Amino acid sequence: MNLSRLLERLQSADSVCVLTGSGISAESGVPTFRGEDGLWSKFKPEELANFDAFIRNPSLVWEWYSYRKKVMKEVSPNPGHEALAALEHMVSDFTLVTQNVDNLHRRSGSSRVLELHGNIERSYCIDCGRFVRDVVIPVKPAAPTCEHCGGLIRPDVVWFGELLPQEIFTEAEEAARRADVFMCIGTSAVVYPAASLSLVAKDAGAFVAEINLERTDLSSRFDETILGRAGEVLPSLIIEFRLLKEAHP
Ligand code: BV8
Ligand code: ZN
Repeated sequence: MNLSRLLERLQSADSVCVLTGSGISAESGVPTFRGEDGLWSKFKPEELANFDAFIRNPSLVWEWYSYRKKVMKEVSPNPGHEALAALEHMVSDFTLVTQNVDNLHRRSGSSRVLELHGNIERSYCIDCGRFVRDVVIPVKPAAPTCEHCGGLIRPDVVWFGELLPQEIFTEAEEAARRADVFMCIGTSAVVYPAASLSLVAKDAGAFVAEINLERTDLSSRFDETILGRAGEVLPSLIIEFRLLKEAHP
């Protein structure tokens, strides 16, 4: 694992932007989406992560999300999350953008997390918009309804065909545009517009490094692809970066 080029860029970087996907939570025990044992292997995204599927069969979608909420309660951040929480204090301008809805970056101490696809801990009523924290999901049918108006409650996540939270995405784009170094970690880079952030950074002159188990559709556009587990690569990167900073204050 050769980190020297990335370390050299990090040393001279004022602004760093990181985009993470489900791969960074894999070592915490959270299934990814597209791997062989991925969440999508049993169901197709269009069957679950879109509004029409939800209206057609809210209890199937809620069974999927209550399984994922249960997983989230049983897992903890891993050294990859913790390394990014440390990196935030090592560069003057650091932005962490995530596609994940598992709250593990926040739980590992990252203070400013731009959640492009929402957060599974929040839900809201599709009729009156009231938010519900930690909704109680009935057993059958697993479709919680709003105490206030009786409307259907949904997870506060962005489904296919839905717009991302505009302010959050704009802030993420601005961070990508001003980044000296952009790191793309644990994502297959197939879901847009999230995946476009690394190209925004690249086109604006950033050094773009990918840390992933495998090469992705965008690897050829990046300056560096470091193949490995985020929970191993990132702690090594932080240790070596810290040593370099101490040697060259
Ligand atoms: C929208 C819900 C527009 C939350 C998810 C161009 C522009 C705009 C839209 C599109 C476009 N092209 C296509 C679209 C449509 C669509 C899309 O991107 N489709 C894809 C599949 C082709 N995009 C949308 O619909 C978006 N909406 O743009 O609306 C619009 C316009 C007008 C009017 C209305 C709307 C909404 C996209 C969000 C969808 N929501 N999830 C939830 O339940 O979680 S997507 C889902 O995929 C998750 O959010 C996930 O975060 C995301 C990306 O997946 P990854 O995180 O990358 O996970 P994956 O398993 O794929 O990969 C993991 C990687 O990690 C692998 O490479 C693996 O090798 C690696 N790995 C594994 N272990 C490790 C590791 N790496 C390191 N270490 C390890 N240990
Ligand atoms: Zn309501």
